[in-house]
Amino acid sequence: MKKGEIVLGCLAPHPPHLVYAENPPQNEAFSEGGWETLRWGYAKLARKLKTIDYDAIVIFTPHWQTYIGTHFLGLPEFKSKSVDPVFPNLFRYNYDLKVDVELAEAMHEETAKAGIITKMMRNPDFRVDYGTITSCHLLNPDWDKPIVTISSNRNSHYYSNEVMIEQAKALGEACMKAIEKSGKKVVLVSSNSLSHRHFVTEAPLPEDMSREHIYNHSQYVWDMKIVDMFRKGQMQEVVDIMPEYTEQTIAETEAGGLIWMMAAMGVPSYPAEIYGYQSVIGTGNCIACWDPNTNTRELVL
Ligand code: 2X7
Ligand code: FE2
Repeated sequence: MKKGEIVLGCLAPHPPHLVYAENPPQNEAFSEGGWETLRWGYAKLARKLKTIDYDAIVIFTPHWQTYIGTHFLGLPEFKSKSVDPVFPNLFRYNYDLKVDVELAEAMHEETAKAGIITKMMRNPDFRVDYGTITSCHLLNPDWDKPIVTISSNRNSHYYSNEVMIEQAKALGEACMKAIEKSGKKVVLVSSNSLSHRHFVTEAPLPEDMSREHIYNHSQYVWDMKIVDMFRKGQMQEVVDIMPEYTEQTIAETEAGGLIWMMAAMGVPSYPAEIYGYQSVIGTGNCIACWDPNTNTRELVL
């Protein structure tokens, strides 16, 4: 069997506002739009994904938080309504998604071999989190590929950002081994915002773009520094400054997804494709991807 491979790694933020703004039939809420810079960036990346041959999307989400080990979705189908606990006014999404259980089990096995506590989620009534649904919807609105969702085991809460990073690296390397053995072509997704200070009161009309702006200048400067490093392919440097960056901007990188993806991809030293940056309720959100294929990698923005 041919060795499996990661064909693309995507940084895909998941503010539920973006799904709300799109008005897809699955979501019950209605909007007048908003956050176009991010939504148009997502649309462009979704078009690129359509041109790539792949078998499954593997997504790491901060909004499935587990406190004993890393969990993987482990049933072929999950169908229910996902409601954002903070924004039920924006996000009540009816989903029906397919899971690549074979790949999830292979990752679970390699993760256990690496000494990480891990478990398969086999509860048919388990509600899939809005991070998974938002990022997957925006990257692949047709939902025509199976997914694997990985939980975020919050070592940062018990220990520190440094321990979280070490665990996320080990998890990424274990997932890569499983992908290689599977023979499959896989798209990795780190579902997270960058800086994460946010407003504490909502505008009367959430999509009123006259109210949207970055939260403060220093977190904006940090985000631009990180995005600049993405552009230059300095991902080892990004890994190195991650504890400081995460602490200074209370970034959602705290969940471990970006480090997990970078470790799985062998910490790329080539430039990322940048698809957009915009604030959502003051948080910093960058859509980016790392394309290992030099023939298809492009300068987007
Ligand atoms: O989960 C989120 C997020 N990461 C960023 C912005 C707004 C809401 O939800
Ligand atoms: Fe989030």
